Amino acid sequence: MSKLPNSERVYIGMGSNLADPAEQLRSALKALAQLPQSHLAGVSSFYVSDSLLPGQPRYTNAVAALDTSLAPLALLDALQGIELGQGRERHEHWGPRTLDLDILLFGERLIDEPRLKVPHYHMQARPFVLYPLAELVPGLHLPDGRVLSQLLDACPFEGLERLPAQA
Ligand code: PH2
Ligand code: MG
Ligand code: MG
Repeated sequence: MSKLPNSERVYIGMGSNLADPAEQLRSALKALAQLPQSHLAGVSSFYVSDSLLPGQPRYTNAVAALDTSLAPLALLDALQGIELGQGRERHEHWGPRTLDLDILLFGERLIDEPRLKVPHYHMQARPFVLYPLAELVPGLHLPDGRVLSQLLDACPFEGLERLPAQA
């Protein structure tokens, strides 16, 4: 049984392509583990891939599973606080970043608010999101009816490099 009453399972896409990306992800995981009303339930392997935008350093990505009773916008605020705490600066859309934390899925919710759309809008096309997510929950059904295994079939693993398990 969960220690957290009324918690929901949230999947968080993590990415970094500046300032020792793997270390950025490890720091972010420590910060996630300390969030109030939350329990860090799991993390995928780390994966390295080229940036979707040419000319940027390669990204390291992972997906974390968080059980939380925070409301979605409270969690978003907390994640943006972690990004800022790790030196995130917003200059250009899709610019290189020390840390990106995206809410991919929030329980069974469909969220369409100006600050937050869930499921995350591009996740179906991003191997660096889908493959780590599938490590955590291979048989996932999305709340909008899509099935992860079908998204994977349409999204080649090509270009992803899975790093050995973290100590
Ligand atoms: N994030 C972007 C743009 N391009 N490429 C990879 N490989 N991984 C990312 O997380 C990523 C990206 C903007 O969100
Ligand atoms: Mg992102
Ligand atoms: Mg983001």
